[in-house]
Amino acid sequence: GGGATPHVLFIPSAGIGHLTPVFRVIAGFSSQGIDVSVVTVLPTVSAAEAAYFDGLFTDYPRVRRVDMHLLPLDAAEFAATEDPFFLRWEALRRSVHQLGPIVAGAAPPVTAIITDITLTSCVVPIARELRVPCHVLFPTAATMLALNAHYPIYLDQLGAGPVGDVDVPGVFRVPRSSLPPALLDVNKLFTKQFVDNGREIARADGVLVNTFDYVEPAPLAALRGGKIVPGYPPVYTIGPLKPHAAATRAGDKAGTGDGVLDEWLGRQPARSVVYVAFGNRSAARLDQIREIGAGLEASGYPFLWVLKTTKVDREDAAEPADVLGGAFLERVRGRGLVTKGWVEQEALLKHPAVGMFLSHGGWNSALEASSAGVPVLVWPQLGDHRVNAMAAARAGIGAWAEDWGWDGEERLVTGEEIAEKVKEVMADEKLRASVAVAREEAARAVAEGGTSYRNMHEFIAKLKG
Ligand code: BUP
Repeated sequence: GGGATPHVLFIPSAGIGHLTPVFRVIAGFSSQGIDVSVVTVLPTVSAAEAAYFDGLFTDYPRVRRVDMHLLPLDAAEFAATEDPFFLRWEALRRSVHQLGPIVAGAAPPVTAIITDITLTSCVVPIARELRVPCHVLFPTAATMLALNAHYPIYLDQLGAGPVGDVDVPGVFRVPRSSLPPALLDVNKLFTKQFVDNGREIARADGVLVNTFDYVEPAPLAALRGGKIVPGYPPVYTIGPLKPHAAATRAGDKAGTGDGVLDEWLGRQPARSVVYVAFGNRSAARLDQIREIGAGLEASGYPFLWVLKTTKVDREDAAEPADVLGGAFLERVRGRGLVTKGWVEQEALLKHPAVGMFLSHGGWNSALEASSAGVPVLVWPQLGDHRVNAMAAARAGIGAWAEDWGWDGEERLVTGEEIAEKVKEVMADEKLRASVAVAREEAARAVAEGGTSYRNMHEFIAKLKG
């Protein structure tokens, strides 16, 4: 305490959507001279995460890397869990007891811990034992945080019955069909983690959320007012978080940092391009991918499409020509750009040629679109995406394709349906206007005196004791 320089130990989890907000906070802290150490577990699940870690330590050389060894999981115990990210979270959860010696050996002494939500129930008790304040970084929407806070209570009240619609007090009813699918089964690994974390977060010293008050007033009021969990810790909304160095550099050049993309975007009329990307964890089936192609072609708009055929990017060897056919690529040549691998999305969304974003509904993506004033058509794929879609639609930053297929469903959305919906969103002036307002509000939130600005300052003041 006493105004000394804080030394913050970050414990990130796995998945680009989880690393993004954590790294952005780390970058911001390090730039302000706050001492930062990052618990790092290599190798990562995806190649994108590995590049992300490399970039962080290259761009912010003062950030300390603290390697942590991952304890292996018993394969038989987890045979029923297929998702490699859920498995990594569990392995991390079972490895974080090593924090004791890490914190004990740290110089200067660790003055605060910030953990990703997925590790909360394991990290908070350790931090308490070590007598180090512990905050949680929640990487998705406050609406989802509200569901996370309420879900353990919901299950306690439910007893042994089947999971139904979930009424989050003061927020809204989440229909059973919009819950993260794993939550329907209380025996699923994800559900156990979610419930344990949801309970333990109440004992953390605070929660940081990458959102801003304007887009999610109801869940924030409910959480802060103790309507969901009495005595819930302070919720610091600090978004939309600014991109860190690599993306900022690309942004300075008023482009994406990718010559081919920039050259192509530069040739497209203002607000004409449909940008299509489903994040780092979602991959459509091949028949669905071909319908997306047909839909984009039939929409008549130029499109920039980041193609992804496997959940884990390291395994994605498919070439656009193999997946979509040479004839398709020939027909859309010049009008459609199909790319693979990493794109600087935040910079790309800010390009004046981009007219809308067909997205999976990852919350980072939704917020980046709102900051850029680009309307989102949310096609939820898995996990929290439907809850995020509800939040985005409520906030007036996106439209939600509600009856389109998702995780585990067989439904094939046809090219005609996709073309229709894309045209509808491109022509939706009301949505464009409400997104423009959200963009102003996003800028206001992070500008001096804004809600997120003040929360960040209050939080840093707390770190400094
Ligand atoms: Br892929 C990719 N470029 O090529 P979400 C992602 N990103 O800048 P997630 C890129 O990563 P789930 C790429 O801008 C955003 O900040 C993107 O986070 C950036 O979803 C972040 O949108 C992705 O929250 O999937 O993690 O891909 O929500 O399913 O965990």
